[in-house]
Amino acid sequence: MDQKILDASAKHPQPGKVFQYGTAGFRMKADLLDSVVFRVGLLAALRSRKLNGQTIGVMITASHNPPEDNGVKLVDPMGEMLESSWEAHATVLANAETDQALVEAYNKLATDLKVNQTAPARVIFARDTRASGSRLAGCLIDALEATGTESTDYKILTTPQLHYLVRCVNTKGTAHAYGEVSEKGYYEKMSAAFKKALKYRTIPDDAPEDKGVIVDCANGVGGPKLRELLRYLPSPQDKGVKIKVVNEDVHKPENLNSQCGADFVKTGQRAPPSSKAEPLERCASLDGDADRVVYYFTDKDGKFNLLDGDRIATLSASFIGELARHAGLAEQLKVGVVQTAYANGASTKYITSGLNLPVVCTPTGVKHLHHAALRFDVGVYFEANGHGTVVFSPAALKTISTHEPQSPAQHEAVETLQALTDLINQTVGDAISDLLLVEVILAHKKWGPSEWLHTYSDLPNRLVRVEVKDRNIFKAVDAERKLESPAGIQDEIDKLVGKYKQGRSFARASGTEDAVRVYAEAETRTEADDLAQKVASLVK
Ligand code: 16G
Ligand code: ZN
Repeated sequence: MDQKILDASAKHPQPGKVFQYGTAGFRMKADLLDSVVFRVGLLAALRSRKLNGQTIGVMITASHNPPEDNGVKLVDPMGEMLESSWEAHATVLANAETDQALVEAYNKLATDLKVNQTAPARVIFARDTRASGSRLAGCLIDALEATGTESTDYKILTTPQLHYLVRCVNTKGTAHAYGEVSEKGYYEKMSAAFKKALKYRTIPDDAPEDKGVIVDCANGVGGPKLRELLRYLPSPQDKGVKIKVVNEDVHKPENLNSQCGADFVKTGQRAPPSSKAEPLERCASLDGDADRVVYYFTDKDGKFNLLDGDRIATLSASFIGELARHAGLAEQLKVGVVQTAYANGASTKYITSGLNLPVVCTPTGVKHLHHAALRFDVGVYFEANGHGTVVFSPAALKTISTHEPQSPAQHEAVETLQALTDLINQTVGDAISDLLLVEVILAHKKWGPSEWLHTYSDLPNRLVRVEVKDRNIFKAVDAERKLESPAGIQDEIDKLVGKYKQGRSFARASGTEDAVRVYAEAETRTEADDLAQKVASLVK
């Protein structure tokens, strides 16, 4: 195998750069990534062999980044993100300076990790719509061939679709089979669950016609995939929901994430300039690989209102909590919510005081939230940026699937809960699945976006990006809510925060950019801006 890896690696030389497997894998300008993707392929083979031939996923995407970027990340057998201790191994392989050094690093890892090199290796992979994707998939294939890895190329998929497939392959034929191992299987599972989840919603005779939801797909992979799903969903006449797809042009790669998409909307706090939505019309935006979604609308006075990840979390937690109560399962299904420090303080207060549910705060990054959510029977986790999902524990799934309802009302609630466990992607945040979940809840509650918005009022907040000499000196603790170093800086921040009504602020080093991010919120817009600026000056 050594010679094969040497020969294949010679086609993808290391460009003399230092790479790091970060919170979302490797991500940068696509023309620097050939060697990185090749080496990730080697690691995927090792990981699969280490896990006795369980299938590992490789996704080639740079999510909401500009079109000229790309990235690559690994998916573990149950569809979760790569176990964190292996991130360092990915970094080691990516940084080996020569082909020879690479083979040595590869063999050293195999020995240190006690990988049986004769075990089978299996990998499935996919990519988003970026122009560089097929070339990078070629680099990956070279690594899979050199290591004798069985593989399937699923071509273009959303990130969550690949996570779904990885879990399906590895659970096939078991009691926990997750679904059919195909893209079609994903649509069929999703549409059947959506139909079932809407079965008991009622539409009053005098209700005005629902205009449905307009979905901005960031000109990325979500466009064609959502369109495909629409072929499986019930029509609006048949108790379905009207879904209008916009920004779905994947043929001009330069349009990807440009002036549209979830990141544009969340960061800029405004609708894509191309939006033709009318006041009070529901709008949603996906990101470039369809693992994030945010909602928004303009009210009658033309004011823009964002319904971000915090809102999706509160909406889902309240609905699932109600269903559990109506099903007579409130005791067995304890719902909890996981947030990061970026969650608006008003949402946290609403969850604890309004919904009476526990909240846990974790550091930024999906893997932290996901793991914390697994500790609840039903764990709802969302980052404010719109990435998130709901995970049901094995015991909760069993309770929901075997509960004997004691009344017709209990029966309806249990059936709807069962549908949600299939509708919600259990592996990772999935914009398409989350979109259908929100649509189901709004339909049951007979709410438009403004009823949803009025459950609580967000505190005005500001996020500032601060360029610093060395972001590594900023060490955060307490789920990134406090700085332990530089020494003394936290006391200064606390003093500032104390001067503002409902003030809260924190600073943390970004995991994806060379900068420190400062977040502040307070009772009024001016105070939030002021607090953010003052904390930013402290950090500078
Ligand atoms: C990554 C994370 C995302 C997080 C963001 C924070 C995953 C899959 N993605 O994109 O969840 O919000 O980093 O970026 O974990 P920052 O560290 O630059 O603020
Ligand atoms: Zn994404």
